[in-house]
Amino acid sequence: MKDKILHLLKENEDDFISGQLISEKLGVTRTAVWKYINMLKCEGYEIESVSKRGYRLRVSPDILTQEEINQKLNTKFIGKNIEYFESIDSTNTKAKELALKDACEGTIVIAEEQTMGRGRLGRTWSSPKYKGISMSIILRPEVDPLDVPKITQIGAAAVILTFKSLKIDTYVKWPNDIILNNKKLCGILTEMSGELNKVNYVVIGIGVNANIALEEFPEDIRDKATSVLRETQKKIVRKDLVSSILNNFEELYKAFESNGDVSRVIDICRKNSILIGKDVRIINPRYEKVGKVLNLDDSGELVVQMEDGSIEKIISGEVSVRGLNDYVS
Ligand code: BTX
Repeated sequence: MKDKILHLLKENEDDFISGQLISEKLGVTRTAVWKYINMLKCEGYEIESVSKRGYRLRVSPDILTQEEINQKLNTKFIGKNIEYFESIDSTNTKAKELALKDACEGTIVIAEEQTMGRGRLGRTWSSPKYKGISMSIILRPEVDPLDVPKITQIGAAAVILTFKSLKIDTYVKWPNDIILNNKKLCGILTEMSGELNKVNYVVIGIGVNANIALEEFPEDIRDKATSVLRETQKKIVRKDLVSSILNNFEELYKAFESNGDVSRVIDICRKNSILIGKDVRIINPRYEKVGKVLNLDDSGELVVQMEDGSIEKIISGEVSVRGLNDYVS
């Protein structure tokens, strides 16, 4: 009911709508309307109430609910169903739970805070409340499981495009980080359930540091993590960031899902790669090697010339870049 009242207020944003009209339209008492209006006020909505005229929505808060994200969402299926949480352990964990219960493709789990946000290989991801974006998209692509890593590149390209539209140049650190001014702005965690030749579901989790101040990051990552706020000294509207990422994501994902086409994705990741031309150290479960990144090939694999001159294509793994003095991750 609260959402329906909010919807009516948004439809009439330029005008007052009377409590009487709301109660008639929605079939609830005026006292109930008043109660829900107060609940909305507690959530941060600024609602003017004037006797004999009714209610008018003045300001909507920057929260990541379906109603708020819908304002600028142009998608057909991504984000049409948003499961919103003020606090959750991990949106990826929740999304996997929902995927097992037949949640439909494009369902999003989004949270204002994660208490156990996850990175790769058991690492943690810090997500302070109301400051960043923590969201996971449930997908059911009919593709070869070997092609699933490309979905990480789709996520990276979607984020890059969003920041480009804000005139902020970000870079992909293959395979799953987005870098701003040499620090980590965003991380992507793609998880899959499938069989040898069938994908059951994929969950792609995207964490973006939007309005996190330096002191709000855990101390041990302050030198390598950054946020839009930290780099631009300006707060960004998180809900607009989410809808833009989802709009971009759907467009790029559709081409991949329908005919396996990732050419635009790879082009974006290649043009905005922070690794191409750099000396790197590659760490994966089988080996650790040093080389120079030559390119990102058309299927999203990293082409590296190793120290011994051999050229290898890397499908996944950890890549540390030789930075100013050392290899930085
Ligand atoms: P990763 O393993 O590449 O990076 C994790 C590492 O990044 C940590 O070990 C830490 O050093 C650093 N780190 C932790 N938090 C942050 C942060 N907020 N900003 C910058 N650096 C940080 C990257 O894994 C993938 C992260 C995905 C996060 C999303 S959020 C929504 C979804 N739900 C979930 O639990 N994870 C994903």
